Amino acid sequence: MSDINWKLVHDTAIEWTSEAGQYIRSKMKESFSVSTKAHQDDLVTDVDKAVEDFFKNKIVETFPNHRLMGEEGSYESVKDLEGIVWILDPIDGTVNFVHQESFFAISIGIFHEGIGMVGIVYDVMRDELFTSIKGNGAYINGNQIKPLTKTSLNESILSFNHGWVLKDRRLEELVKEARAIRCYGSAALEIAYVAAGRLDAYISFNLAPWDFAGGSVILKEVGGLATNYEGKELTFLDKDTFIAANPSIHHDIFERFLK
Ligand code: 2AM
Ligand code: CA
Repeated sequence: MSDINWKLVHDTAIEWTSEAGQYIRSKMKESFSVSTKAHQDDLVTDVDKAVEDFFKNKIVETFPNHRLMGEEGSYESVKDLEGIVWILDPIDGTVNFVHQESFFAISIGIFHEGIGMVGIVYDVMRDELFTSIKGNGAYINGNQIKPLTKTSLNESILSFNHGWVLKDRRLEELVKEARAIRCYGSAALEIAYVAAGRLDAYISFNLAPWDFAGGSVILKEVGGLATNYEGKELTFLDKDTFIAANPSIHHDIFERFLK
């Protein structure tokens, strides 16, 4: 396809992620400023912004022809996925970061002409790193994840924000049918957990590309599916509804949303 050295891009992204993780852990010992964006549950801190700036500067220095679409502002200049685009969430799960000091992630999906080539989701406090390069499988801390095996809805653990049942009653049916429901508050980690087989599906009615890019690239490597509620492919350019699932239950889930 091209002579781009994806292993080098992947290894470099991991090196920077690890450095950014160290920075975030150090900031947790100090105070940082928190502000709300559009909603009371949509928080941003100066740490989110500093991590995005860190990646922006590194990318400009090292890969000047790559572009960055990051949650904290740099998305504004990216309107297409031509060439190489890094889709970054500097902290996914900011509410967890602020309130719980755990269960948040740095999430990166690196795309080439719209195709996900590298996926990285890093659980900063557990030091658990989910990674992939297209066609080479997915890994947790360097150990290959097994391809997903067949399951059924009544044996599945699904993940979504419990409050959404009040907004969308179609989720009720899934609650009744599934073995269990969990809610962790970081889309990137929840999608990585679907890839790892810890969850069988993750569902959200409103996510941005930086929430799902890294996880979706990783999930594909183990045979998982990520689409919107209509079962259609994600554009990675706009906010959308979202289902990441084991392939054997993906159809059962999006069928519920067609009703
Ligand atoms: P964030 O922490 O980076 O904002 C929580 O249920 C998940 O949804 C998190 O991954 C969170 O990402 C994301 N999220 C929270 N508010 C959102 C919003 N207004 N639009 C899109 N995604 C959001
Ligand atoms: Ca974020």
